[in-house]
Amino acid sequence: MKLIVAVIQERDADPLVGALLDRGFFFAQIDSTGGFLREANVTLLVGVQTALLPEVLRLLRQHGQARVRYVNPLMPIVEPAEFHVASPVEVYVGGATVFVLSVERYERVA
Ligand code: 2BA
Repeated sequence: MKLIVAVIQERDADPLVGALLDRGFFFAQIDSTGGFLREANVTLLVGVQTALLPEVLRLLRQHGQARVRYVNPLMPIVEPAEFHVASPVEVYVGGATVFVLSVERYERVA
């Protein structure tokens, strides 16, 4: 069994979650925030039998869209005589950041 930890952009979450539910996957959805951009994203924890791992990865690829974001770098401290306009920096945000962990034990305790 595997545990897939997938960080996706918030706007991709609904279609992906719908597709996972349609196919009967069990998962937990956690609202999270990207450490770099400080934007809302979503972290999914999906526990699956190893044989079904490729199907989940396929859904992540299908619904996780890569996008370019522009970020304003922090303005340096400027002397009064200087004038400095910082240009936005292009940041490429991938469709999904995926970690696959081997699960030692899985139980649903009733
Ligand atoms: P953020 O941390 O907000 O990062 C958004 C995008 O900014 C990243 O896209 C990457 O292109 C860029 N970025 C991140 N850290 C950077 C840095 N130190 N210097 C320059 N550019 C940087 P992705 O790589 O597609 O990551 C999307 C989101 O996935 C991340 O949002 C973060 O929440 C999560 N993530 C990415 N790598 C991770 C890792 N190794 N561990 C845990 N979470 C990760």
